[in-house]
Amino acid sequence: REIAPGAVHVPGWLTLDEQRHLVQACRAWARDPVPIRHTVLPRGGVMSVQTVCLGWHWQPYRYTRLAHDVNGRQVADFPGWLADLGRRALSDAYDPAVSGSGSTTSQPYEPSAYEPDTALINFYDGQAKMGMHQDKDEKSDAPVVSLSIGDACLFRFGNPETRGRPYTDVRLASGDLFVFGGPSRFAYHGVPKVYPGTGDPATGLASGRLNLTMRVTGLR
Ligand code: MD3
Ligand code: FE
Repeated sequence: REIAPGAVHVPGWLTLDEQRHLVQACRAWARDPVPIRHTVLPRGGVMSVQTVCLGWHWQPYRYTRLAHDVNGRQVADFPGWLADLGRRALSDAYDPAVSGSGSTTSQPYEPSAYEPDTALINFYDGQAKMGMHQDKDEKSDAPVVSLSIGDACLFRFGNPETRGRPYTDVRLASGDLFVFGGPSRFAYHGVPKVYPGTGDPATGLASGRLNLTMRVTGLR
């Protein structure tokens, strides 16, 4: 379903096996080489979401190779299999036969040209939220690929102009794919609420919500 031009939601895109594999991989990345942490914002605020990165380390509001604000180590490499999954995600999301999106409004992006070089892995416990924000630290307008596993959440998709209305509320559940490209790439968005107890423990995640986003930093 196309929520806005270039913003395509594909419910239940990941198989249970793929979700299990991602949960296992995220569990390992959450420990080594850089442990998952609550990001501290420049003005002292602490995010309720916990984040660990691949390829490049994100700290507000820049990307670095070393996790200076955690343990100073280089983050884990962005694996080739994850980039492959990102290209498959783009090709399915922009394929009207799969996503039901009208190619008239969606902004197609050549999937084979997609080379994501960073992933942000966010973990939400039952109380965690993410306020409305834009992702502007990447020096590229390539799409963002988002995968959700575990508890469902309320995802609020806004507009590129203002933090406020108009916005569209979407429930994101385990296995859902969301692609944000074209005019939606710099839209405000946030997660006002997680729905505890809605995940399937068969994914390997007993509680909480996992979100993995792939991006192109435009850095080298
Ligand atoms: C729209 N994560 O990591 S995923 C983030 O569920 C972030 O953890 C949320 O917002 C989460 O920055 C939302 C959906 C998402 C991610 C990146 C976007 C939507 C986006 C970038 C541009 C536009
Ligand atoms: Fe974001």
